[in-house]
Amino acid sequence: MFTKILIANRGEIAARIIRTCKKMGINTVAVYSEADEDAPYVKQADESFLIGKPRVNESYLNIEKILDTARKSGAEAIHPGYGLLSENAGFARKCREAGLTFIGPSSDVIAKMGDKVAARQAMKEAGVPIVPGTDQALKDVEEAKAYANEFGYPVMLKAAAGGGGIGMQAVKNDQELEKAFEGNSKRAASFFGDGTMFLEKQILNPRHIEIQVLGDGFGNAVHLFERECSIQRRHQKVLEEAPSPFISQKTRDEMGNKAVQAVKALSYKNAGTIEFLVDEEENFYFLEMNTRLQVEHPVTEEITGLDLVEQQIKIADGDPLSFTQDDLGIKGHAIEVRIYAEDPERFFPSPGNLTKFEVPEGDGIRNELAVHGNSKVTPFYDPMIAKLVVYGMDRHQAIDRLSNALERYRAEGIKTNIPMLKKVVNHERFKAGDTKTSFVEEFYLPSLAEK
Ligand code: MV4
Repeated sequence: MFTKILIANRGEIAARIIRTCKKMGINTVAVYSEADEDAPYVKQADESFLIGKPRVNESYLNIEKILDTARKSGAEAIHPGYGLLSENAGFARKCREAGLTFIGPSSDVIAKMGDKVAARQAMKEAGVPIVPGTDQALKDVEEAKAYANEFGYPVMLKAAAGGGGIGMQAVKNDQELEKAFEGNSKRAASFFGDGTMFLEKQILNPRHIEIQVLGDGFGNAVHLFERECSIQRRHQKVLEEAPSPFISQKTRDEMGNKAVQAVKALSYKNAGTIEFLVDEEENFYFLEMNTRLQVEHPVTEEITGLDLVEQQIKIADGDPLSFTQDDLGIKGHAIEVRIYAEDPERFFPSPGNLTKFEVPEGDGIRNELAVHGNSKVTPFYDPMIAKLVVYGMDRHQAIDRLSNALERYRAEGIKTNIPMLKKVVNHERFKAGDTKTSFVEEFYLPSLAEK
């Protein structure tokens, strides 16, 4: 087993990874920017190195600096967390070329899943259902129109290098498609350096349900059931839960089996997530694969009893999975909410000084923290300052505990989304399991006008 791991990340996920390393007896190396000198994770690590200025290009995305720090500290492996360099195929390759273990899949798999057209092709070959759409990059708007008429409007125009909604647009007819094509292609080109576009038939009123998977590179693969992540705002997840309150056991089994098929076809070696869109009839379609640990991984840990970071480290060290699908089951219900330093009405980041920060403790409550009582929330990074995860015997108990924990949450000096989270969690439609992707627009935003 590794004796020392460098964590190429910051915030709550760096703290989360350090915790598992401590449990496993592995020493940890943190890297931090000038803006994070005071962050809790910097003190929690056994060693910490300042790697540059606040802006990510001068710190957390500086590959050479991070590799140098790994060499200097004697780390044998790098855990990339999520975001930042976690799905950067070049970084994974450079780690390996430098003789370091990248705790993640091969750079080839990262690159393939990063290209949404190639990912669709790979899933199709693996027998995983994909949304009807184009198998190739679109040459021009004329070709796009021809395909749209073949599949039938409405269609989604998407960027091959995309994800997260950038360069994506729903269009209802030829005219809208003509207007949308150039602009989205240009946006994708400037944002991702690649303006390649493709088309999918639009799935109406979809839910976003994803399957957590593990593959060990020896042909063993399991799924750890689903997470329901439908409650989002502008492609930013707000609340995630497991299991989904929507799908039947039959759909759960089918989705899990298809996800395992994908992992085996890719010879995938790491924890990963297969995202699906699920329509109102429970038809499901592959959307994207994430080749990293996800923000919302704790809800899966809570219902399965597994430590996903530990599994990632063991797999990266060359261990085969120590259990099979039959050993796994769902126990209870877990919900995570993301605490953002942002205006709850306008969804703008709200940096500043946290003057008071007190989190609830108790049965079934788990806090993942990026900040402490006296933290300065800077404008340089994602405004997520913490995650609140609750567990209950069933969904009803989990919601009760979450509602109660949110009442006891204290974050002062900056604006947070806690008022919004309270409204969502206490809403009758949420309690009834009505977790469509339109939830925030349909139920939360109108409630602001009632005040
Ligand atoms: C879709 C879709 C409907 N049909 N694709 C949003 C983020 C990006 N990763 C994919 N997204 C969508 N793709 C087809 N063919 C609807 C969305 C979508 C969405 C998906 C999941 C959760 C929230 C969403 C909000 C708006 C649009």
